[in-house]
Amino acid sequence: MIPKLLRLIEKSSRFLVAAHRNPDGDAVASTLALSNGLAEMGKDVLAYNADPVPLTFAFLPGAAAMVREVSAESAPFDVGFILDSGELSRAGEHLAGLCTTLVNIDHHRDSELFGEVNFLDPAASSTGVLIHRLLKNCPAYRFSTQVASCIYTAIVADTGSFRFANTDGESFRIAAEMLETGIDPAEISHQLYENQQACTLRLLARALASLEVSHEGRVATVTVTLADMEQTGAGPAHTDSFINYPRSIRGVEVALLYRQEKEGLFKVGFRSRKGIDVGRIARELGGGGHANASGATVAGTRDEVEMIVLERVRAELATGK
Ligand SMILES: [Mn+2]
Repeated sequence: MIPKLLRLIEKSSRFLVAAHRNPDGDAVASTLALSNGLAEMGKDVLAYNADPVPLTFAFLPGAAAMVREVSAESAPFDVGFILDSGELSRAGEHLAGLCTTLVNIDHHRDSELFGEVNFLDPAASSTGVLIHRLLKNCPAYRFSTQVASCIYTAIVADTGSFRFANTDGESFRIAAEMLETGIDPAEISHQLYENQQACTLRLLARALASLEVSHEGRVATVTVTLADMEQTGAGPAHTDSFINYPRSIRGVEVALLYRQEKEGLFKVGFRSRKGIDVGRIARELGGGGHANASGATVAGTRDEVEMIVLERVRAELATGK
């Protein structure tokens, strides 16, 4: 797969790099790692996301230049790289029409083969790792501190600072290699974890007040409603790390975050310990993700959604015993 991509990069000059909407750290940082890397190779590159870059990741090199719209005049791009997206619609169906060749680079297990080239590895801790593998193999490319800080951030974000089950030797090896370019890990940690808006903590306080622990302490749930967001001035993007709190409780095997999207619709986030596959639950509900981290959107009131979700969680707890 990599030689094919190297040939494609070599013979092409105009690139679009995109990732899934509502981008997380891996999505933003992988987009910027690849777009900065291609630009350093003298290529013409546009970095795109349908949604704004969350404030937390605004420090990444190139973040300010990311666009939310691609004008028809700027098309066609020789190659469109779609990163971390599982399916094309998560980044934007319209991107296919703007690019001569589409490439899917992803580590989601259920990632669809929507690219003409699909560089997929569900064993990779993050899409950032795959971008590293690609750039590392580009002849004459040497990692700049700009690209290194993006790759390091992507790995830190998706492994929860090297704490989650996907943390592996390759992640540590790449992190070490990136540090050797001169990046500042303490500064990156500061940007990622000590740079929150007060409204995020106010919303977190409400989410924590909603905490419910059930199933003999094996399941913990927090809920964020539209009213919570309205009253604190925080938005959906501020809730990304909230699920880590129920997840952190002793004995909890499945953590759930119910986030109200609108009346009668909830986004459900799942986290689990090894051996309990919440990726399967999310897929059954029309969502996706990994065995230990997944999400789905479910219609119904909060209680109806909970019934639908807990029925499947119970089944999974029974088999995961
Ligand atoms: Mn990812």
